[in-house]
Amino acid sequence: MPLSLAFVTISAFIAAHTVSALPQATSTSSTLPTATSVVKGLNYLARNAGKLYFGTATDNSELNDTTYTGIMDNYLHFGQLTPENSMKWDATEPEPGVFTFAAGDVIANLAKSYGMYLRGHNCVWYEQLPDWVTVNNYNATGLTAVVENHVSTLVGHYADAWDVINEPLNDNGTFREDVFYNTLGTEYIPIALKAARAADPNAKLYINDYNIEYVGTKSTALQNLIKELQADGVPIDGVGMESHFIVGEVPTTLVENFQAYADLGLEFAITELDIRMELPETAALLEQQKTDFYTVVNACLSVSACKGVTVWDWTDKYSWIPSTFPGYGAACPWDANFVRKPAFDGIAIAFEGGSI
Ligand code: 9MR
Repeated sequence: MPLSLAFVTISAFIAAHTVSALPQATSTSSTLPTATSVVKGLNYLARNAGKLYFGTATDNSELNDTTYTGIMDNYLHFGQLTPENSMKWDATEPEPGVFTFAAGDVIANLAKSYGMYLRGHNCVWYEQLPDWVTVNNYNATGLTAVVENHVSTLVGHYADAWDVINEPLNDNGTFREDVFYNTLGTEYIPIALKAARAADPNAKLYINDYNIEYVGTKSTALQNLIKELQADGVPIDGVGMESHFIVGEVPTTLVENFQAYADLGLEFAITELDIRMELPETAALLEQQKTDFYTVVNACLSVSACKGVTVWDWTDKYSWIPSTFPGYGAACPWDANFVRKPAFDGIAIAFEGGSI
């Protein structure tokens, strides 16, 4: 049965909890600028601005850090969680037909206990895929059954919204040649989406990808795929715009591109936002990052089909960036010491309808 996540209202939350202003940034040893805005929380602002949530990715290992959870376990601040790794295929079905929900359930239950929206991530992806899916050399019939069983078991267990298909396209707009495409062609996409809809008619079904946030070949290819799915009656509700950006290089066509998805009748969300910089951090880079976070959140606010904004972890302490992009980092709105950065202000000002 899907977890039924009662989505608490801000007023209900405030009525039930003692609310104090969020802790002010304590100064670090450096002279780098920090956030100055005093707000109840970013999710509070997002809800007031008409969005479903401001949320974050989180990972099970991070939940042992009580300073981290002390800030994150707060609906005023985070109204949505995405498991960064623990609902992926290798974590949930390590052997054929053997499902392990223990780690994913920790995050699902955390979300539930705070009334946070849960974005399931993800069902079908070429990465973090256990070897058996590939080495068993399934034929089309066999792999169809494998995909259907994986998707329906996951989506039937967890709820709210799902990245059913993750990163299906190459940057040139062609389909990524993974085991799914090579065995089933594009048919694996409707197979997965139909299985997801059958497992939970209420879950929002998404295709999630990167480099589709702006006008370009890849975004056009995704829109064409979606039009075909819609013409064929395949269930598809939304598009996840990952939004792993670089300071000073946020695309200028976000709103125009977002509107194109809205015009297809879809909802969408900013699903993995972070904005990395070349280290070391400087005051100028942090100020530019503030503007960049503002720009992205403002783009979501500009198009009503944008449901919410998720950062791909909220603190630099646990960001995936430094290990993947050597020399880059500081991509999150809180620094590694949990001090709020100017980027926090950029998000807050956008949600408050201000300008910078
Ligand atoms: O942040 C995730 C990191 O911990 C994993 O090692 C990595 C494995 O590929 O996946 C990262 O999350 C990715 C997400 O699932 C899909 N979009 C890109 C994200 C960053 O790589």
